[in-house]
Amino acid sequence: MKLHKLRAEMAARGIPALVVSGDSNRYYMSGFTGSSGVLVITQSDAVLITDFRYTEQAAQQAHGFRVVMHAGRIPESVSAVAQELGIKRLGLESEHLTYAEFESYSRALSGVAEVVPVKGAVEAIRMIKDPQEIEIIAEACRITDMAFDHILGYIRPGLTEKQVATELKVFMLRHDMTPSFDFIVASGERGSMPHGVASDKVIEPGDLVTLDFGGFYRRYSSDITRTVVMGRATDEQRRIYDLVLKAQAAGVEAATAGMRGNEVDAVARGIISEAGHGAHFGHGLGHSIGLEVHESPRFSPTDSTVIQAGMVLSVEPGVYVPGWGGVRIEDLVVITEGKARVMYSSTKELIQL
Ligand SMILES: [Mn+2]
Repeated sequence: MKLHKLRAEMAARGIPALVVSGDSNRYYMSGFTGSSGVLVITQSDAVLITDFRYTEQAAQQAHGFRVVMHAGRIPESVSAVAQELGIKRLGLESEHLTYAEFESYSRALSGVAEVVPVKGAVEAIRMIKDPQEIEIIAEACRITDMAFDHILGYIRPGLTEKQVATELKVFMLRHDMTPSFDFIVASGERGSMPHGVASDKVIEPGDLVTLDFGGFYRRYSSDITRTVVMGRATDEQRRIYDLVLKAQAAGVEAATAGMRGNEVDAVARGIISEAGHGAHFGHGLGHSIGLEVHESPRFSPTDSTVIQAGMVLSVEPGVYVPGWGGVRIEDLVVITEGKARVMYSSTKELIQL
């Protein structure tokens, strides 16, 4: 099915053959979990070129692919396959090759096939998750909910942000997940940094604490943000929290098939701007997620991609006030023909610890 879709995408772009070299793309198209190798895909053939360490594993995992072992230089094996299959025009994934690799391909294919850059062909298919992928992400989110529940019983004034991040990581590792990015634990004034990675700062009574974390489960990532307060919220803390929550709920409500990414962004952004905090929300509303934490399309002022059923995106508005702190609330949602389905069950009411 994935091969079928990629072949249609290649035909539409006039690319008779494609070398798939991006790690996530290689896994997505073939099921091969090794860390090295490329796919050569044409309308009639599918070849996986990898090295001695992986040939047996590749044959077991990559159904529908012929496995070719290379003896050190992938571009030369690609050239041999191109000659064997009579490929005269070959796409390379320009976003997943170094310049040096490109030079090697150019040399190896000189006189054999014309090399053309290809952007986002496999990624275009990865945008729509199939039911099995959505099931895996849902399980990742379920474990992530458990991690949030666990951390609520752990976090307290006197701990450093790093201690909280470590506790979250250990919980995930114990539950078959691996952290998929540097966790953000941003307390007090540090909350005004949208990407305030956990530091040695000690969490203090009265701090708002933004927790943004996620992990890979069966290669697919979760991503969640909640902001809690250490003690009773001040009026100002509650006012900003409620504003972000209102924008987040409106974003989820707007995230339906047929809307454009920038239109969904505008709905949530409008609410924050009307309250006078437009300048304090300087990032996009959300991003797609899957094999990578940040995928396309996005809910962003600059992305006009039409949102389709089967996409999985984050909805994560925030308000960041320098010298004061910040609030962000993030869910993942599955786009459907009707209302988007939120993938977490963790509460979004303000938690006062
Ligand atoms: Mn996110």
